[in-house]
Amino acid sequence: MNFSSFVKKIGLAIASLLFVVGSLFITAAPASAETVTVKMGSDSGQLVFAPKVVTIKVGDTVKWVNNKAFPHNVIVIDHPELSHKKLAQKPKAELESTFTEAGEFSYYCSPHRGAGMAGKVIVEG
Ligand SMILES: [Cu+2]
Repeated sequence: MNFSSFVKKIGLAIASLLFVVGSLFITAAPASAETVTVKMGSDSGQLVFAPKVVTIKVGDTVKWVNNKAFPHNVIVIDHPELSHKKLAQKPKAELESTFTEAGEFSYYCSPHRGAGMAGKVIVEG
């Protein structure tokens, strides 16, 4: 076997190996991530997150949407990287966080914390 046909064989072997490994990754990938919507302010205008508690899976996203009695924000306790300190001022304004670790994440709205506007995201592994 001369050198160039050897290189071609190795190249083919690597290409097919990469193909096999690549397909393994595709089949091993978890079901596509989902987005769960939480309203900020109930339809009747109460200072609450609705629903108050959501259960999601690792990799899913929570989208908080301005509904009533805004401005609101989302402060996830001990998780500034998941928080949205800046107030959502406009109708239908959206805040989003993707949860990449399992656990329970309590959060509140800072202008309305005193009124009990708080919620929880339960992230299942
Ligand atoms: Cu609020």
